[in-house]
Amino acid sequence: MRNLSLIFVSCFWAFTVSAQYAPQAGVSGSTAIIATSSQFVGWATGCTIHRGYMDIANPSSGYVTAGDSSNAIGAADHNIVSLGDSGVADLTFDHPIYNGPGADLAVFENGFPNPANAEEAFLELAFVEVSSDGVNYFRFPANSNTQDTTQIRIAGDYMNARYINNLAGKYIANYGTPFDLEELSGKVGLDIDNITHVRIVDVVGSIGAHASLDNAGRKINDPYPTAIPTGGFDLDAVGAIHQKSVSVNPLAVNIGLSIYPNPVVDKLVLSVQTIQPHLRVTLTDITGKVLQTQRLTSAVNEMNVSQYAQGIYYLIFQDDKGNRWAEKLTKL
Ligand SMILES: [Ca+2]
Ligand SMILES: [Ca+2]
Ligand SMILES: [Ca+2]
Repeated sequence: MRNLSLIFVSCFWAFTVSAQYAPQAGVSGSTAIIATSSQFVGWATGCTIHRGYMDIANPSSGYVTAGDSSNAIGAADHNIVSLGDSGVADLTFDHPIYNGPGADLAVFENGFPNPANAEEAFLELAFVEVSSDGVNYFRFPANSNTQDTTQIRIAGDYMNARYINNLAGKYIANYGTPFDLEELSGKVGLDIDNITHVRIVDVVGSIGAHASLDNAGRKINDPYPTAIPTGGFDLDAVGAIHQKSVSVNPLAVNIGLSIYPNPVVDKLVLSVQTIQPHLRVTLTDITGKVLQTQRLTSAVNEMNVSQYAQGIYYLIFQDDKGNRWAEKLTKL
């Protein structure tokens, strides 16, 4: 009996110390978002690059050169700009990104899978930071539980995405790594409902000098050195999932939507100037859990929300072309 207990305890301990995160794109349970997903309502429209060295330990190697800032603008398309060791990309958007249900933005890199193991891929990682004033940046809390005793090399070394969290480049090319602004709620100096800037900072990846550290102070092990013109993080695109401004969303413009009262106590009115045949609205809680869905079949539609607890909810409107629009709802 004692032996059994010991086995149980040590299994539990082994599980908890090696925290597992979502697996690689294509593996069940992955949070990767394909580039063509209708979740993306916009893409970065401006980019400034501050290149890093091909090898930070050897500045005479010079800076990386592959691509230019225009390659990081617009939808993910496999055209990239390389950041080099600790290089930085500052991206801007036509309209601010806000904290809606679940992920709010996603970053695309050009990693590639291990042909022999779907769980593994060649990955280059970067920190992601956001700002609502272009001055003060706040980093998503990154985690790397990849071993940090044997340096990952550029040739033939693959990584398992289950050990990586909140680092851009976790997923292979054509799949965005999602980031949820909710994780940065409550930071003084940051308005998570008005994000104007996204900053990508290359993870050096060395487990020696120049190591980049995760949120727990662990060395992040990724391919190093990468002393080639395409060294470091290769930025393809940054997609917006929840983005402000009624004027740029074709759905909200086309249907002439209004929602009242908000805050609401029991009965919500959803009025639509132009009725579309497949227009529907989904009510979710703050975690993105779907509570109810209904079609908007007339100019004035009602939704009963009296049964829900006080708090913040989201109304997500979607048409048959994949256009989406989210509105925050406060229940009293
Ligand atoms: Ca969110
Ligand atoms: Ca690196
Ligand atoms: Ca691109």
